[in-house]
Amino acid sequence: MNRKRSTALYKRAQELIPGGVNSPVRACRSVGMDPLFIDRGDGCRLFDADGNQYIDYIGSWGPMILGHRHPSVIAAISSALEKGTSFGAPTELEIELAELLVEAIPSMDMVRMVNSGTEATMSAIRLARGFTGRDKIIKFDGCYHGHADSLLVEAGSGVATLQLPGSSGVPASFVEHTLSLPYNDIDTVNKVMAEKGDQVACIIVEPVAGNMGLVLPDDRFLETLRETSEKYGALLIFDEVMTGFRVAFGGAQERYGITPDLSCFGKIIGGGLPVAAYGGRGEIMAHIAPSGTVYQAGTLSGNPLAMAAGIATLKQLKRPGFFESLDTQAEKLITGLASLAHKAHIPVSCTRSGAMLGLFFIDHPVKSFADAKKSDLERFSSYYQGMLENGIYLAPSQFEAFFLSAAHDDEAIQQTLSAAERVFADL
Ligand code: HOZ
Repeated sequence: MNRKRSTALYKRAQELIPGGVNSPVRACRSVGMDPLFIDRGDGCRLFDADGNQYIDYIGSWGPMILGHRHPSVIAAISSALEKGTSFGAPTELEIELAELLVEAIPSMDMVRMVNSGTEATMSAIRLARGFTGRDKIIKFDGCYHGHADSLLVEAGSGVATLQLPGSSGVPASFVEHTLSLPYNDIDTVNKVMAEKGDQVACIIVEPVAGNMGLVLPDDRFLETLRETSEKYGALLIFDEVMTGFRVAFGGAQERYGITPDLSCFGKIIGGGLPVAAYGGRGEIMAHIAPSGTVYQAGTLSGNPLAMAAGIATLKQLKRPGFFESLDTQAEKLITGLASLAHKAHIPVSCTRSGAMLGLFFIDHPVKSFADAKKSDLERFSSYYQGMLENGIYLAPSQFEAFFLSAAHDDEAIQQTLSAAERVFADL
């Protein structure tokens, strides 16, 4: 495949942008590749700067659940654009998106819009601390909640990909209140809560972990978090930046039937533009300024173009049968991949929650970050490179999930499985 133009652009970018990218995983270092520069997207396909075509399973890391350039999203953005790009003042569009969110997520009486998942989780934690008057927070190894200082402890996503325990530049005192526990380990959660529960402001969790590859919650895990947080007066925060409007319309809380106190959303709710949000029970949300004393603000929060894209996207997701047909396609893909790997005698562990998927090169189920780290990373790199060569664009790390959109039709799935068959044969 000719990648001359991508190579030249990468060279130019490296002179100006650290590592040549604006988010570390995109540099593709862990799979020994250089990044592709993307020119355009259409449906489930991406076209790079050299004109090569790929079936896209990153979907901008989750937001593009309708595929690229969905006509209703383009129309909504265009019509908002006619009126101006940003006012820094309230608009009716903000209310409309808030109504859609509150209607979809029963645990959420009120919601505040921000611009990124990092802002949403950071603000939700500040709110939990302000509401409870406590300092400690519990998170889980391999979960990634954005790059706020106190959350870069045993974090997944790019931190895991770069094999870093955390980030330099974070003073020890900033993380002294962060307790990171093994995902799915109910006994440890109960033990730590029994010892320190009265000092814990919140437990924050990815209800389906998507930043150490895709790791599903064990049957009792989320229930235990709900019970123990209630018992000790801590808040339970679901980071649904990835799972929200992805694993079900009402997110993981709908799919797994657990009601958190606060939830964070992002990605899909902006339809490909930068939007995130946090929300929850009214009595808690009332503590946010200007109603209350927990401060949080943003110049571009509630941006009209982003609101319009989010509204258009959520309206499409409400169409009858949307999630059922997405589920069917995702199941075809993951069972197909698992059976092809099996046929080629390659041990894999495949995971799926709705249209969010994972494939680990390992011979046993992955329940935690410690398990995920035992995957064969060299084999993943070869798989990644082979799939790319065959026109399949995957997340360039074993510690990321991959995503399906409504635009992934049977032809795209079949093309992907044929590519996988060829690649597995060579691994
Ligand atoms: N951290 C996100 C993936 N889990 C975003 C990565 C990116 O946009 O490069």
